[in-house]
Amino acid sequence: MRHTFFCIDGHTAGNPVRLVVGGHPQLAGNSLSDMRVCFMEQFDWIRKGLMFEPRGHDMMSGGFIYPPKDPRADFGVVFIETSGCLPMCGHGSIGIITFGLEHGLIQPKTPGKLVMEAPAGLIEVSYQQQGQKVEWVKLTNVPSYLAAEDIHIDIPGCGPLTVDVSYGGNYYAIVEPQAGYAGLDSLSAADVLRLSPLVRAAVREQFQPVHPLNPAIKGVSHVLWADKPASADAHGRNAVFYGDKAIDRSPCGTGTSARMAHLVAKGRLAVGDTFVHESYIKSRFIGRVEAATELAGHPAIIPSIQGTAYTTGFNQIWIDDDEPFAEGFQV
Ligand code: PYC
Repeated sequence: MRHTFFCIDGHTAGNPVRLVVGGHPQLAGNSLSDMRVCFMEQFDWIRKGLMFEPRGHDMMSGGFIYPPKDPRADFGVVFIETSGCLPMCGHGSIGIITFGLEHGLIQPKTPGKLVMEAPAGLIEVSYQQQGQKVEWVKLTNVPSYLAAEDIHIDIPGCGPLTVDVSYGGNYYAIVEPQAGYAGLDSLSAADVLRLSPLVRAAVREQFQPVHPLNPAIKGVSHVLWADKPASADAHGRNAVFYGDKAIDRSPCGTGTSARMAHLVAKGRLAVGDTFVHESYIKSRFIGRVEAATELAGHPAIIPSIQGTAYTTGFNQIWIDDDEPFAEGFQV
């Protein structure tokens, strides 16, 4: 049997976004969080086929737009990428919203404003559109908080490191410059890919976070190597590692949210501050600490992230059941 998927391909700040606009599976559940779980249990072959080689690559990511379950939302999203189905993805959301608006798949009730139901929660969206082109999208993300501090690990090639874990829609192990990590200029992409799985595994041995309100969100999935900015008008730079082989080309929306929550908890950023975050390839998101809040007793912040996405083409992809790499492969 042949399964056909109609996709809009593009990128947000350099990181790929594949919005699947035809070929959606029907998902059971009363929330986008339940629908994410249903997708992972029953339709993971679609994710693998569309994300891994030969149809995708190590950094491929994307998602599906669904009618929302929460009456306050305008639309819902299930994210897919090589690492699985994330509860929330910032660069993915900016791409999906941009492509959805530019192609009439998302219809705002109030121009410039939307509410998205992500598996991680409701996301307020504002955007600016000139003609067809969406010039920027700003996401007011889920409550983000510092989950653990001062986890001591020992990594071959780095030595002892002290790492914190912060949540911004996914859980991030955050490594700041210290003895053993001299900053991003000291790490090649190959170093990030080699060291990050070791850091993640060592942190996971000591700390397994579970979201205080949604137990379907759990575990340290990403490693954020933090550094000073490369440009005078930015505030920080990162390399974010996820999956088995991916370095985010964008500054990572959930990573930027987690980093802002981390910096606020450390007293190095305050409510109202702007945080321009650069990626490994020096593309940018504008972050802002919108408000202080609390999440089931944890001091938390409401972060926002703003960025721009671009379409690169339409893509009609099929997966034949009897094709040898129907579910893709990784080398
Ligand atoms: O932008 O949140 C993000 C993200 C997660 C993984 C890759 N990008």
